[in-house]
Amino acid sequence: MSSELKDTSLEILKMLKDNKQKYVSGEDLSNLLGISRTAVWKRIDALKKEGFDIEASTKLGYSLGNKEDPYGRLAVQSAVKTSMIGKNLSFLSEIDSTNTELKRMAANDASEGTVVLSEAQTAGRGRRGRSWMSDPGLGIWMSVLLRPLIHPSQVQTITLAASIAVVRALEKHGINGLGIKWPNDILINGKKVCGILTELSAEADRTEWVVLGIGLNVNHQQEDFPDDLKPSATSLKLSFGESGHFIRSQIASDIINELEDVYLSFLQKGPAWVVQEWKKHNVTLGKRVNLITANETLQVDVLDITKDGQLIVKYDDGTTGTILSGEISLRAATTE
Ligand code: BT5
Repeated sequence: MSSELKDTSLEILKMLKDNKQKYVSGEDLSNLLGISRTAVWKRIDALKKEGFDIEASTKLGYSLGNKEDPYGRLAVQSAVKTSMIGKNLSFLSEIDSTNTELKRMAANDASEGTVVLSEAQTAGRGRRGRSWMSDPGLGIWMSVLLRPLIHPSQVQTITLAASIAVVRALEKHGINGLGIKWPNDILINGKKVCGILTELSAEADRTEWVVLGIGLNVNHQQEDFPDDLKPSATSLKLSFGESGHFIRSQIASDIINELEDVYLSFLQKGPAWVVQEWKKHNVTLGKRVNLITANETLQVDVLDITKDGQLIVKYDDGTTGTILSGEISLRAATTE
C-alpha cells in the first residue's frame, strides 16, 4: 500500500515538474494515473505536508511553485531522467555508510542501478579504512550499484567514469576550477570537494557487482570542517562564494543522469573513450607528484594513464612503471 501510494506521488510530482509555471487539472491527473480525484487530492496533500510547494486552485488544478524541494527520495527521483540508474532509489535519514548498505543489498540481489542516498552517515568510509566526514545537511552521500559484464581489472575505469559524471553535473551548475586527481578525487581550485569509493565483488575473470560511492560536499562553511580538513577540503558553497545556493536534490539527480550517460557510453565505446574524456579534466598528467604506496613515498613524473585506469609514471632512475592503486599528492610535491 505505502509503496503504491509513494509511486503515484512520484508520478504526480513528475507531471507537475514537466508542466512548471502551468496548472495540471485534477481530472487530467486522475485519468493519467487511473485513480480518483479524491485520491489525487490526498496525494497532493501528503506532498504539501512533506514540504513540496504545490498550489491548489479549485478551478485550474495544481501547480508547483518555486520553493526548493525538500531533500529526499521524491525530490531526487522526480528529476531523474534515466532508464536504469536511480529507478530503484532509497533515501535514508541516517546509515553507517551508504556503500555498506548497498553492498548488503547487492548480496541480496538488488538490481543494477539501485541507488542509496543518506542525509547522514555515521561511519562514512574513504579508501583503506579512512573515514569520510558525512554530517547531515551538508552534502550528498550516495552509492550506486552496477553489474557490468567486465573483467575485474577494468573496474577502475568505472571510478574514472564516475568522476567524469560528477564533473559534468557540477559544470552544469556553474562550478569553475574543477579538476580530477587520479584516481578518485574531484578538486575545485586544488581542494577536495568530492571523493569516490569503488568497491566490488568478483570472481577471477568476472565482476559480480560494483558499488560506486560518491561523497560530495555541498553546503559546508569553513567552520563545518574539522581542523585537519580545513586546508585541503572545500564545498560547492565555499568555492562559489556568498551568492552560491545549491539544491542537493537537483545536483544528486544530475549526477545520476550524467552517470547513466557516461556508464552506457563506457559499455558501448569501451574504456579508451572513458580515458579520453577523463584526460580532459585531469590535473595529474604531466605533473611531478609524490606517489604514496603501501610501502613507500617517492617523487615521480606522471606520464600517462592506461585504458584500464592505471597511472604510468617515470621514476628518477629513468625507468617507468604502472600503478594500479595508491595515491598521489600534488600539493607536497609542488611545495618541495
Ligand atoms: C575518498 O577516500 O575520497 C572516498 C570517499 C567516498 C565517500 C562516499 S560517501 C558515500 C559512500 N559511502 C561511504 O561510506 N563512502 C562513500 P580517500 O581517497 O581515502 O579520502 C579520504 C580522506 O579524505 C580522509 O582521510 C580525509 O583526509 C579526507 N576527507 C574526509 N572527509 C572529507 C570530506 N567530507 N571532504 C573532503 N575530504 C575529506
